[in-house]
Amino acid sequence: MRVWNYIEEKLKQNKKMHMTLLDPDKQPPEKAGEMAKASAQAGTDAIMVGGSTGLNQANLDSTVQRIKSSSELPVILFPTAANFLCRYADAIYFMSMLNSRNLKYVVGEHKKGAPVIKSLGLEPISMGYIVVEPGMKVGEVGEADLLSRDAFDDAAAYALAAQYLGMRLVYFEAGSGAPEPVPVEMVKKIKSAIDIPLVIGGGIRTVDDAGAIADAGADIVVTGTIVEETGDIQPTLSALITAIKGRSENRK
Ligand code: 1GP
Repeated sequence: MRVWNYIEEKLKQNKKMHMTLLDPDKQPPEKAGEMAKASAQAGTDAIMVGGSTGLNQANLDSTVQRIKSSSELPVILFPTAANFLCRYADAIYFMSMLNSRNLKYVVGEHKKGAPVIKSLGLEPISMGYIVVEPGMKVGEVGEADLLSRDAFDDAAAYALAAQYLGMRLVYFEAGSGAPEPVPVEMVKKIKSAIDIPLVIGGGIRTVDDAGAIADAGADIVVTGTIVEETGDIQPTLSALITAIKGRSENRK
């Protein structure tokens, strides 16, 4: 449980975390390595590798290898299905999309992937995953029964269900590239209902949004698009991460 211990230790120290999502489909492996390096310099805590479309195993393998050789950070797979596996990663979010209409995204792909994960020696980190409106590509591909942006009680109930199912983390996702992140009021409501760490991602691009989401109770904030879009990763991401982690400094 190396990666889980790393996450747990950081959170135990009353720190918030930031994770950077890289999609292997969006750039060549060399570029992904450079992006990971700049993200590490900006203070991100882990690199997540995932995407909602297409899988090219050779490209996934090279991307993860490049990221591993460019930084010391843990690499965690953020899979769409059982075939999104890579022996070079450190861990995998073993995630169930709790609000999918299709059972395969709740548990079916998991049954397919579990023995392979074991044989590859990947560290599984169980996670409940809930897609909030607008959901973007992942909501579509995952056949999500999207959570309304004002359904705060349902959000809290999903999170508590994830905790009671024994999941280590719960992740609320507005979708990569969403015009707006998960509402701050929803984050507050979820946080007050659970004891497991809360992960929030999708549509977080500004320092203000990142800070507000962290302030509202997210323990781990995930961003992806901002690293793809900015011309200068290090300063852009650094400002965002300072806003997230500054919140934990203030809480001490
Ligand atoms: C997607 O939440 C992540 O799973 C990242 O979203 O690309 O919008 O930052 P963005």
